[in-house]
Parts: sequence; C-alpha cells; structure tokens
Amino acid sequence: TSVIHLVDYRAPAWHVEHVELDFDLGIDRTDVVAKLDLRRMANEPLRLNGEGLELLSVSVDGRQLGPNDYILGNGTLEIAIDVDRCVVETRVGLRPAENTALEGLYLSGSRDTGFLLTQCEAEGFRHITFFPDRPDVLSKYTVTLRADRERFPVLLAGGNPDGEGELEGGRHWARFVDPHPKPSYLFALVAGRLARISQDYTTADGRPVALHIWAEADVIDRCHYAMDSLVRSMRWDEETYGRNYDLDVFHVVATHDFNMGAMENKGLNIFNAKYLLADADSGTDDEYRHVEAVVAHEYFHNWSGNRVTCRDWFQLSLKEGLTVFREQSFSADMNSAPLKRIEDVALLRRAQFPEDAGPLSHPVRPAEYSEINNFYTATVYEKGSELVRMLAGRLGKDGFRRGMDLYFERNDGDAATIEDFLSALGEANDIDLTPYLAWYGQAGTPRLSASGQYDADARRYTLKLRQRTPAGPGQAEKRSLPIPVKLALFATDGRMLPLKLRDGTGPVDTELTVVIDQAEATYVFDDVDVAPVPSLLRGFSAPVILEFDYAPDELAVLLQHDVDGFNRWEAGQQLAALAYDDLRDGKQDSAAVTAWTGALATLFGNEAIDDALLAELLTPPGEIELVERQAERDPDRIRATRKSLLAALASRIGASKLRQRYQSLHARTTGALDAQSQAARQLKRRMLDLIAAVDESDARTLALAQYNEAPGMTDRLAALTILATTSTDGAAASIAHFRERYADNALALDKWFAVQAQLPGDDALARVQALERDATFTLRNPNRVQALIGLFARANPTGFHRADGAAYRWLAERLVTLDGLNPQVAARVATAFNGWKRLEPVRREAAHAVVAELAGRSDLSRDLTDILGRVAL
Ligand code: DPP
Ligand code: ZN
Repeated sequence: TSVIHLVDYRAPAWHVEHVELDFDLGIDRTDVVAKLDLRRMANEPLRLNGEGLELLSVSVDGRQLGPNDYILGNGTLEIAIDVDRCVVETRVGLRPAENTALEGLYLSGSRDTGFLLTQCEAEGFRHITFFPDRPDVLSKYTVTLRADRERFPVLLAGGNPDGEGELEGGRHWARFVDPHPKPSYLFALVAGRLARISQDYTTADGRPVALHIWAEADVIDRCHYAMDSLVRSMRWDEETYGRNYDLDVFHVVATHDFNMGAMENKGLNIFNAKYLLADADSGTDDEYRHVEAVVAHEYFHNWSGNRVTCRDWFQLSLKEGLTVFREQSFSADMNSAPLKRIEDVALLRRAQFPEDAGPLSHPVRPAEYSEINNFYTATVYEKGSELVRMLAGRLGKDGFRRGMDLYFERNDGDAATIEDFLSALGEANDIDLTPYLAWYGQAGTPRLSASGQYDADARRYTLKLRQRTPAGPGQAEKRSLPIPVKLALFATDGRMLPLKLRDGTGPVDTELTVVIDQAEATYVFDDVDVAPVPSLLRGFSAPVILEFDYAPDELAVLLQHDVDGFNRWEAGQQLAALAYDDLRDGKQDSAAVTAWTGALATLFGNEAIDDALLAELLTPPGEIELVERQAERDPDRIRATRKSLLAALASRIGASKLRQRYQSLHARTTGALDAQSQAARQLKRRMLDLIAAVDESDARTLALAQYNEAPGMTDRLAALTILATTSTDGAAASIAHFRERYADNALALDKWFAVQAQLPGDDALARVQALERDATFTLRNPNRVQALIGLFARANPTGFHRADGAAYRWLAERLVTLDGLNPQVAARVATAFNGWKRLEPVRREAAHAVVAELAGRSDLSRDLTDILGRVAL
C-alpha cells in the first residue's frame, strides 16, 4: 500500500471554481452528472479521483472523449488538457443499495422504507463522482436532485434552496445553491420519506434561519432535545466567539446506519441517531449530555472546519481538536465545569493514553498515513483539544478570543494549517507560540516527574520538575515540550499558601502557572511558613502523566481541601491507585487504603458536597486505567483487586449508611432532567455499586425494585447492569423483559447488547456468541457491531483477554467477515489489539499468533491492513 507523507504536500494543479451536480436518484441505480468549471494552477494534466464508479461519458468543453483520450485506473481519471480554463462533464452510475461500506451514497434502513444519504469525509466524494477529492480544492456547489415523488418525497442538499417542481411520471426535482466555497468532503444529500420538526431562529447579526431536524416518522418525537441543544449552541457561538450562522436554512438528519458519530456537512449535518435522539424512556442522562455535545460539535464546525477548513488531512486536528475544545467549553458552560473536566480527562486517560502507549501511537499531526480514515482517533480529537486548551490557557480568555478572531478573519473561505492557527493566535497577542508546534509533531504521553523539598529554617520550598517522553513508533528521540504547570501549595490544615516565586514577576497569589520547556527546571518559593503539600497540574493544565511521590496522607489533604474540583478528584484517583497497589501486594490495612477509605468516609458524611462530585470521588480508576499502570497485564487479577478496593471503601463507610443514602436518594427519584436530579441518579448508582461490593444479595434486591419502578432509562439500565453483574441467572427475567419492551427501539436494543457484552469472566465469549444469533443482531449496522463486538473487545478485559486466546481467534474471524462489508468499522474494532504486547506472557503469545496471522493476509481492505500492519510491528 502506498504511504502519503506530509512533507510531500503540493498545492492542487487545478481548481474547481464551480461544480454543478445533477442526481437522478434511485435505490438500485443512481446516475450522477458533474460539470466542473476548472482553472489551471500548474502545468500538469487534470487528475480526478474516482472509485467504484461506472463511467458512462466524459466531455471537455462539450466535446465527447473516447477511451483513448483519457487514462482511467488506480482510482484516477487523467485527462491531458492544453487550455487554462475548461468545463469537464462526467456522467457516472452508482449502486447505492449495494454500498455496505456506508461511504459515498448509500441506503439507510430497508429497501421499502429506508432513505438515501451520503457520507463523504474523508474521501467519500470520489465514490459519488470524479473530482479532485482533497480538502484544499474549494468550490461553489449547485446541486439538482431528481427522484420519484412517492418514494422520495423529501429531497435535501447543502446550501440554500433554489427551486423545486414536478417532473413527468410522478417524479419531482429540487435545487440547492451553496454560496460558500467548500471542499468536497462537506457535500451531502438526503432523499426519502422523513418527518421533521422545525424552529425559526434569528442570528445575532439579523439573519432569519429555518432550523429543521429530520428523522424517520417513528423517532421524530425524540428530536426535541437536539433542537433545544442546537439553538443553545448557535447562541453560545455568537456570544463566545462572535460567530453567526451563514445560510437561510440549517438541516440536521438522523440515521441509524452511520460509521461516525455525526458529520458537519455544510448546512446539512447528518447524525448517527445515537447522538441525536433523546427521550426519557429510552435515553440515559449520559446520552442527553452526548446529544447536547455532539449537536454543538457539528454546529461549531460551521466555522472551525467549514468556513476555515484544512489544507490536507494531516491538519485534521486543526478542525477536530479545536472543535472538541469548543464543544467541551460549551458543555462546561451549560453544565458543571469541574465535572466536565473530570469527564474529559477520564476519557483522555481511558482512550488516548493507551492509544499513545502502543503501536498505533501517532502525533496529533501525523507525518504519514496510508488510510486517513484510521486517523479519526482519540489522539487527533482529545489530545488535539488538550493542545488548544494549553494555548487558550497561555493567552487567557480575552487573548484567546483576539487570536481566534484573527484566525477566522485571515483564513475565512480558505484551507489552513496548524501553523496558520498558531501564528494567528500568537500575532494577535504578540506572543511567539511556535514552541507549541512540537506538541503537534511528537507522539507519546510526556512524563512529568516532580519532587519537592522544604527547608524549615530558610522557610523555603524548592520544586524540581523533569520531563521525558518515551520513545514510540518512528520516534526514538523526543524533545522537551513547553508544559504549563498550574500549581498551588497547601498547608496540611487545608490553607492555601501565598506563592512568592523567586525571580517571579507578577503579584503574589495562591495559584500560578509555570511553563517548563527544558528537560529540567527548579522553582524556589520563599516565605513558606510550613511544609506544604503541592497541588500540581491543576485543572489538568497539560496532557501529561504526573509522577510525584506523595505520601498517602498528603493526597488525603488534597482530597479533603483542594478547591480545584479537578485536582481534588485527581488526588482521590492517585490515592486509590496507591491503595490498589497495596491490595494487589496483599497489604490490606496499608496507609494508602486507610487514608483513601477514611477521607472518602468523611466526605460521605459532608452534606455540603454536591451529589455528582461525590459520585465521582467514590469511583476509583476503572479497570482500563488500572491496566495502564501495570507493566504486565493480567485482567483477571486487576478486576479482582479492584473489587477488593471497592469492598474496602464500602465497609469503611458501612453498609447501613450506604443503604440509608440509597433509600433517601431513591425516595426522591424522578425522571426529571435538571442537574440535581441527574446528580441524584448518579450517586444512587454509586451506592448500588458499593452495596454490591459488600452484600450482593442486598444489591440485587434493591436493583430489582429499581428496575421495576424506574421512571426512565438511567435508573433502569443501572439496575439491569447490577442485576446482570451480580448474578447472570438472577438477571434473566429482567434481561428478557428489557428485550421485549424495547423490541422496536434500535438504540435501546444496543444498550441491551452492550450491558451483556461487558459482563466479565470466562462465560463472556459464549454469551457474546449467543447474542450474535439474536434475530436483531447484524454486522451491517455499525452501532450494533460496536454495542456487541466493539464493547466486548475494548471494554471487557476479562472476557476478551481469556488466557486460552479463544476470544482473539473469534474476533479475527469476525473482522474478516466485517471487513468484506464495512472496512472502516472493521478497522476500528481491530484497534482492540493495540495493547497486546503488554499482556502477560500467556495471553501475549495467544494474541500475537492471531495478530500475525491476520496481518499476513493479502485479501483485506486498506483500512484493516493498515491497522493490523501497525499493530503487529
Ligand atoms: N464527523 C466527524 C466529526 O465531526 C468528522 N468530521 O468529528
Ligand atoms: Zn468533528
């Protein structure tokens, strides 16, 4: 397979100023006529990308070409042209119903009732027509759709509507004009029977906009929360960044068949139903928050991605990291900022740190790729967002806004690079941000080691910081990066100490940020009147792993007193990890175990603490994060040790107190969506988990009642999970009931698969195999595949990593079948093998055999081959 390198970038040889697309739509057969208005930029033949297209005709300036007038092959149509401007017209045939890869034009749902839609990012447009399918070719689009009126009553494309009418034979047409030049990956169309909800909106700069959310009739009533989120997102972007929407209509469409979460096509966002539908009966609290976040994310792309797009796919994080950052800030403003930070960092640690520690590790801006679809990763998205957060922190609120204004102004209507972004932010503030470029080019999670020394006589505290990034694929030597470390010093009684940094400028405060940009740095604080406990990397000020040799009682001080909500939680996580290590080594009553359980027992009795924060504090790191801390992983041992950690906490608090708290929360449980009600449900769920750790049968009794009385999905699913994890037999009736009750609700059924896919232990594989035989399971639906196979492989360590390797062999078989249907989804599931090298020897050997065998095959897609090739190295 060919590898594409960032250093080989060359500007496009031809621009497409304007494109006219004409679709004659049908499920089995769609014809596409594309008329490209071309302008030469370099002395090269015209090369258009095209894959899987049946070429029917091609003409240049009205002259039909014969097969000897062009070269067709290897995914390109090459035409030698000797003028500088011309119009090339191609006519191609497509077969949407046969498209199981869900890239290009395809059918969602059944032949009788489903609808047609497109997915073009990253390189799907070349499956629709011949085109220079690269993000730095920006064109104005005019799109005409024609179809049978009865079968396809709704016709949508991006841009503003520009006429519609009747045709002969029961057919009709609709035209759309997009005045904003855009790259081909932002093209979209939708055609079929869809219902809608609508709302009028007026932008801050006075433009009336019609907002429409479309979905199949049976789910349209579940789109109201998405509409509400959309309106709040639009206002927020006006208020926070001064960005207004720029078309007369904005469409959002829900589909059950989608490879990604959602897609920001200009004026026509398309969503995986999972991130658009939300109703109290079938959506959990988490899902409401996800809908709010993803609706905002895709809307925010209209500026960070669409108006200013990426020069090439290496710059993907330019739009994704930035948009995730914008989305996270929005969610923090809508909900609780510290809780949002905890959630985001937990995700980074669960998804990005492991990715960056294995063979699939890559920089936020990769230097090379063979299949770009495999770079829609946690690194590009979540770590990319952390980099923007560091820059925003460096510039401050007003400075960051100034920089963003300049970035949008300079690059509007253009395709930009990470350098363009940094230079706009920097120049608007007279600050040189180029040192931060190194973060974009260097993979791996930096380790920041810190040590402190207090000199009581001199009343001086000396803090030493050292940084080091481990070697990774293709990068043996790592450089030092600028790492902002926000810090404070606490006295053991919880007082924050004034910080008088020697040689520091700035006023004396209780919190400050130092930036270490060398391998080592030393900071001296004067007039420190007691030996302090440092609170470092507050708010998670940089995406690094902090190593500081805290004594358990020092962490307990921070857990009790830190006013930075994130660091308070973090102190608890660190302390829990120390307690975990002790329990693993058989030290039941160690200082760490006592300090962790003791501090939490005290917080548990503190009425002032918010229910949601308490629930987070009472949750130790998950199995996946704990796995990352071990040199050689044995999932069974990790699970057992984590269970005893929970048991130690539960018995320290006391079963009766847990039960009491559970009952009082349960008594006031409603299905309401306000923050307090959600927090109560979350804490209740923690109570149930903790009760289960000391008294499974009591937990089951409570869970069964909770399942039966649940006012909504959050309580119902939490109860089902407890029932199923504490006793699979005892849960059979509830599992059957759930299956029956939600038989017609695809997203709820996904949860039914997901709960069972994650049940631990040796029976897990057999259970998953039985679930594959359920009438509703299909490899053709990405959500269903992720719910069962994806979660089993990624989120069920004891089940997937069976010592006999049976689950590895089973997954390999499924990957091959899945690859024949949908390469993108197969490749994503295959990333579950990323960590195989750090398994204990027996499992490692079993995984290796499977990975090597798969990687040696020559009949797999480029997507899957790329992942396997890198994982096997
Ligand atoms: N649709 C994906 C996202 O918004 C890729 N652009 O992140
Ligand atoms: Zn995005």
